[in-house]
Amino acid sequence: MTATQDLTALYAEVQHFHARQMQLMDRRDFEAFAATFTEDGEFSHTPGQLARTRAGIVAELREFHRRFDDDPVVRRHWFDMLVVDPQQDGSLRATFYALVVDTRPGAGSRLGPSCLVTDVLVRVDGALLNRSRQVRQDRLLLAP
Ligand code: SDN
Repeated sequence: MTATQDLTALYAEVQHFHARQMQLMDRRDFEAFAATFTEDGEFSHTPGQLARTRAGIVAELREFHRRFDDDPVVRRHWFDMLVVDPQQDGSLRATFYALVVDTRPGAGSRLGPSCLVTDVLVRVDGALLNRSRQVRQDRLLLAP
């Protein structure tokens, strides 16, 4: 394989990894979502919040989604503009845009936060896992 074919295959692998991972999140299977992180993985989806370890990620997501207990909503996370940069240590740095779309019964869809996301991905037993994910919300990028 040429270097370009290698990078193309890697790019598709990261996209497929993200697609599987976020379908788990959007159907609120938080255990399976957390299992896409390393055991000691770190996940920040909101400023000032950081969950560590798979168990910590599950607990954080359960707590976060309590706000929807009396507010039925389908949430979908859409990713695009993915850039994959292999690092010297063998990890991958993936940066991309994310848009959250919320749909409530009988209503149109509304845009949630627009975000810039940085993932550090590692390969464990042949499969990609997040070692970390940091989500930065655009509304705060220009905040003084
Ligand atoms: O996993 C993500 C997320 C994410 O989990 C988010 C959550 O709430 C739970 C990947 C890429 C982007 C995101 C964005 C969010 C938004 C965040 C806060 C909110 O919806 O108010």
